[in-house]
Amino acid sequence: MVSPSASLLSSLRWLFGFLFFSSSMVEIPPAENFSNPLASTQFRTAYHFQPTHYWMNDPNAPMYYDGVYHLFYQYNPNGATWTAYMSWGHSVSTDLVHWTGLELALTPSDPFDISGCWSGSATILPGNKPVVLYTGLDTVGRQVQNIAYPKNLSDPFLREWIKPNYNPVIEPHQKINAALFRDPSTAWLGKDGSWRLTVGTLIDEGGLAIVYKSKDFMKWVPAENPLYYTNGSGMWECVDFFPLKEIQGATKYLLKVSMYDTLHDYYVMGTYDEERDIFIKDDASSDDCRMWPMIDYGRLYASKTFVDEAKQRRILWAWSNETSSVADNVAKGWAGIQTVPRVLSVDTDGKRLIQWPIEEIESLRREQIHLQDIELKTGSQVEVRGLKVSQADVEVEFEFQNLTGAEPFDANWVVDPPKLCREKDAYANHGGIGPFGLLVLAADNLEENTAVYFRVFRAEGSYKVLMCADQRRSSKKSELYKPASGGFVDIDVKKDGKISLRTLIDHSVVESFGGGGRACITSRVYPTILLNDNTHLYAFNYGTETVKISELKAWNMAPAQIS
Ligand code: DQQ
Repeated sequence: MVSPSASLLSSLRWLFGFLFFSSSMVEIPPAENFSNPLASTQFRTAYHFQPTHYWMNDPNAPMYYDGVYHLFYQYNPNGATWTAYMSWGHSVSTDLVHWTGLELALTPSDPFDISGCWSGSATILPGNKPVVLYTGLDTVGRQVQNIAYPKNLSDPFLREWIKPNYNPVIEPHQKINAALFRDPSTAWLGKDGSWRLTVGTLIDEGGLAIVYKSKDFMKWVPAENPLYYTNGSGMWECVDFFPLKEIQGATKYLLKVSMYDTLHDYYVMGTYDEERDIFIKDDASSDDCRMWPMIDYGRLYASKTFVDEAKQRRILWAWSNETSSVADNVAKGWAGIQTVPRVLSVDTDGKRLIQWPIEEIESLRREQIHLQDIELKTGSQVEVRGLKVSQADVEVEFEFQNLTGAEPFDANWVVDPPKLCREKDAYANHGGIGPFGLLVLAADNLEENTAVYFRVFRAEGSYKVLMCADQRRSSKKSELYKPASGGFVDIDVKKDGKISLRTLIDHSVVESFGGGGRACITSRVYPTILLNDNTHLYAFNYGTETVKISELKAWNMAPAQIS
């Protein structure tokens, strides 16, 4: 990363101070003002980004500009619930870990966004000029696409944004349902000199991404073909489309769609036909986007990526919604966090997406635990002691001697991994190889715990690795959404002889990366024991075959400074 200049850092420090004293800023109610101050603070994340109070959802227009990272986000400045009348919150950072909150960047103000400023993306135009495109809800509730520019490019924090009066720049045409037309992507420049972007919508129950083209970034016309379309999938939100890697002279692209019907983000890789402006998915992937792998099999939605020019990497931000009730959210005075920014890469064969927490997050690692060569015989449970386990980063590698004890795999199981997690859980249903993994945020008697675990099955000519995060016992409180989440980890377990798991625990979030980031599961949990800070972390193996922890490293995490 280009190291931020001293003047920039001192400006950020100044800004931290300013935030506490300025009366022109949004007032920050102290936690005691919320009707459940204990829940407000105990479940608050220490190093996952969240605003000081109230409701946040999608990440918007993340970008790196002149030494500063910007994160905008869907924000309700009036309460801890979602409203159509959204604004854009704005925070800046020089390291993606510590954040300073600024004034709202966009608020409903003009006929083209008077009913809400919804999600959008940033593009850096030639001459190093940032611009954002976002969805506005206009006077009659139509979803239209608008542009906004920074008022003053010499302000390192780009605090003020101007909405030109030629907005909206894209309006829904006749075939489009004006209530389902949103979330413009970052634009890309074609070889023909025209800009392109894509907007998600729904036609005849099928989700699609429509491409728009422009020579001047003001007048946009729809391309002849959609970038991609899937029958019967429901509305596509927050479509992201970008080149990921050069493989044997060809560019591998990734298409990501947030599916409104399931509230999960799905991706597929393939190539881009620039002449026809269409995406061609790789042959091996299903035609049906509901069968594509998920960015995360847990509580993650509306993800968005940006290119970090400082470190030449692509980073993904994503919203992790609460699983508590609206009443609980109102009582604790806030709702919604961002997952830790993840660096995206692709396996050497170009088939799997790999996600890994940004290395900067490791700067928060403090006291370390290091364990090696621990045999987990059947039914064993080993406590990892000496950590503050509600705010930790845990990396563990599980190794097996052989795979002969693996249970047979039924091919029908591929369609519903969460069901498999429920049926072959970490509690009553002990198998051959697995369940083994971690019990996090666990009470003394295990009455409360979140199980993050694997099971290995023997399939036709290969092995299938199931990864689950079971939240059904995460809290004794009943009025919570407590699913078992799961997906398959695409690794060659026979060749590797081991599986890795990294879990970021941060009060009410458990964010896990299986197989080096080939499958991810984020859970939102609210254990009642957390309120007494009496939590434990265990490694366990309830399979019949012995599993060895070849190495376990875990760190207490310092809190990030997020104002
Ligand atoms: N959230 C925004 C929309 C987007 C949805 C509104 C996805 O622009 O489609 O808050 O969570």
